[in-house]
Amino acid sequence: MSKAINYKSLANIPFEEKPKDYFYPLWRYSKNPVINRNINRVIDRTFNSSVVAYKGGFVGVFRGDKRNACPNLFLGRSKDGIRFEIEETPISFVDEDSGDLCETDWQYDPRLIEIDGTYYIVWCDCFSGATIAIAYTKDFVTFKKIDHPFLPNNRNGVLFPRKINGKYYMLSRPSDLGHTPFGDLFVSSSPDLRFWGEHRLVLEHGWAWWTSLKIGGGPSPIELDDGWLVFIHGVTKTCNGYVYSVGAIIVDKDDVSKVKYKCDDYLLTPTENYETNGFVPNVVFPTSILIDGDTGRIAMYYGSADSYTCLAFGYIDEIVDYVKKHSVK
Ligand code: BMA
Repeated sequence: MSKAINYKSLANIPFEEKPKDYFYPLWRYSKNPVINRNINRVIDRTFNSSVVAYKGGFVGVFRGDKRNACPNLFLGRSKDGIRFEIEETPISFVDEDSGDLCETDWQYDPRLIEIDGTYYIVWCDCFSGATIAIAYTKDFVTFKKIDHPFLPNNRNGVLFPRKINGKYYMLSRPSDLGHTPFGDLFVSSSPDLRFWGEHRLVLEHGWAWWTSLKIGGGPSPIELDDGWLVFIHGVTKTCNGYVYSVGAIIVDKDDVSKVKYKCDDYLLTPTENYETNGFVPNVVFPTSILIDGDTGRIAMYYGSADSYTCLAFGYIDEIVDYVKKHSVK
C-alpha cells in the first residue's frame, strides 16, 4: 500500500472521522461551510483559498471577492484551521527586484505551499488576460513577486512541494480570456521559478463524464513512496451550465508528466446545499491540503459555489487505494 512520505507531524489539523455508513474516501466536515459570506466589511465571498501550518497555528491566503465583485488576495490567521480572522486590506506584493508595489485588481484562486522554509503563493493574475503569478514570503509580512513568469492565458498554476531532480515543477492549464470551454493539464519545469520551459502534456480531459469539458490542478501534489497523488478539478457541461467536481490521479515519482492512474470516479461532486446553491451553483473546487505525516490524515480546503470555504477529510492510503482500484486506461 502506498503511503505519503516527507510530511511532518501535524496533529492539530482540523479533522473528523468518517461518518458511519459512508463508503467513499473523502468526506465533508459536518459543520461546513467553515467560512460563510460577508466575513468582514470588505469581502462578500471567500472561496478557492489556501492554508498552511505556521508557528503552531494556521495562515491562509484567501480569495476574497469584494463588494465591487473584484477578487483580491487577503491574509487570514487561525488557531484551529477552522475559524479565521481575515484582513480587510488585500496583500501588497512588491517586485522582488525593484521593490516597487505591484498592483493588479483581479487576483484569484491562490495556492500556497512551503518549500524549504519559504512560502510560495501561486495564483491567477491579470496580465493582459489571465495568467499565473508567483510570489513568496518568509514571514507573511513582506510578499515578493516574481517578474511575470508565465504568458497569458493560463490558469490553475500548482507548484509541486519540492524540487525534483534539481528543478521546480508547475502544473497549469492553458486557457482563454473567459470561462474557458476547454482545458488539459500541462507541466513545466524551472531551475529558479522565474524561467519556465520543458512543457509537457500530462493529461487530456474527457476520460470520465465529470471531466468532459476540462480539467485543472487542485492543491499541491502529495508525495507518495511510489508517485505523486494529484487532486484535480474536472468540469462537465450540462444543459444547466458547468459542474465542477473533485477527482484525483497519480503520476510517476520522477517523471511527473507520466500518469500512472486516473480515477474514473469523482471523489466529491456538488450535492450539499452550499455546493449546489450560491453565486455559481454546482462548484466544488479544491485548492489546499493540510497533511498529518504521522497518521496520513488530510484536511482539504475547497471552495463551494464560488461563495463559501469548506473542508473535507480523508486518509491518504485509503484515497490512493481508491484511485488505483477505480483507475481507467
Ligand atoms: C473558474 C474559476 C474558478 C471558479 C470556477 C467556477 O473559471 O474562475 O475560480 O470557481 O470557474 O465559477
